[in-house]
Amino acid sequence: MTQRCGTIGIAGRPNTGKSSLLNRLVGEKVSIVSDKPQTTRHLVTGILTRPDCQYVFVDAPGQQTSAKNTLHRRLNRRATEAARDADVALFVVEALRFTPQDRAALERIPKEQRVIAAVNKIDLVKSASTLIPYLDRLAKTRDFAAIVPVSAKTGKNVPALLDALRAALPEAEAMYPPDQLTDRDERFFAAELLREKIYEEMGQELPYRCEVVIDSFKEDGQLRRIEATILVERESQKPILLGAGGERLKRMASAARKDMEKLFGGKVYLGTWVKVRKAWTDDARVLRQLGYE
Ligand SMILES: Nc1nc2c(ncn2[C@@H]2O[C@H](COP(=O)(O)OP(=O)(O)OP(=O)(O)O)[C@@H](O)[C@H]2O)c(=O)[nH]1
Ligand SMILES: [Mg+2]
Repeated sequence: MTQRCGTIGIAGRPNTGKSSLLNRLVGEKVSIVSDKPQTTRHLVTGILTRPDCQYVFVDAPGQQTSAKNTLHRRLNRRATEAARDADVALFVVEALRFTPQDRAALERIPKEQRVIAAVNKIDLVKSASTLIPYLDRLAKTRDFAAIVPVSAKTGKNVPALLDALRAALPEAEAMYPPDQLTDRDERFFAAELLREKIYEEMGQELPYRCEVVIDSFKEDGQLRRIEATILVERESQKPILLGAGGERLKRMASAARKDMEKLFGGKVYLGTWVKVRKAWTDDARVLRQLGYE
C-alpha cells in the first residue's frame, strides 16, 4: 500500500468531544477533557503511526460564536488556523444536534478545505433510526469528503474514521519517528493536567478565569520537581480556589500529580501557588506573555 502522511485539524464548537476523540484516535491521553465547554486552549498534536499511514492530528479550541474577551478571540483564531492549515479538517459534531454554533464553526473552515465530519457521541443515540435523517441533513450543509458516526467514549467506528481520513491524506513519507506521540513536552502536560483538575473541581465560571503557569520543572534523578502557579483574575477568587484550609487546592494538586506520575512514568513533587493577575483574560500584554499570540 502507498505510504500516506498528513495533518488533520480538528474543528467544531466547544464540548462536542474533539479532545476525547483525539485521545481515542491516538490511543493515549494527549489532550485534556472536561464536561465544561472551552476546555482546550492550546494546539496539541497527537500522532498515530500505522504501517501505511502517519496521522498527525492537531486538537484545537472549540470555535465560539460569542467571544467575550481577548482570550476568546485568540482561541478562535487558533481554532480557525488549525482547520485551515491542515491537509484535511475533521469537523466534530454531536449526534442529533446541529446548533447555530455548529454551523458557525463549520463556516469558519475555508470553502476549499477538504472536510470529514465525525458525528460523535453515538453511544447516546437510543434508536439508530433517528440517526439516518440527521446524517442526511448534515450531508446537505457541506460537501463533506465523508461523514462517519463515532463514539469517542466507546471507540465505536473509530477504525472507519481512520480509513476515511487516510483516503484524504496526501501520499508522503512519515514526518515523525514512529514512536513519537506528540510534539509537546512534559512541562506542557504538567500545566494542562493541573488545569484539567480545575475544570473538574470548580464550578461553572472559575475555570475560565484560571491559567496555570509552570515556574520550574527539574529532574532530580527519578523525581520530577514541578512548581506551578495558578493565576486568577481577582483577589476574591483566591479563597474559592484554595477552599477551607487549602483543602480544595490540595485535592486538585494531588489528582494532577497522580496523572503526571502515570504519564511521565516516575515520581512527581508538585508545588502549587495561587496568584492574582488582574483581568488577564482581557490583557493583551499578559496574554502574549502566557503564549496566546
Ligand atoms: N457519551 C459520550 N460523551 C462524550 C463522548 N466524547 C466526549 N464526551 C464527553 O463530552 C464532554 C466534552 O468532551 P471534550 O473532549 O472535552 O470536548 P471538546 O470538543 O474537546 O471541548 P472544547 O475543548 O471545550 O472545545 C466531556 O464530558 C466528555 O466526556 C462520547 O463519544 N460519548
Ligand atoms: Mg477540547
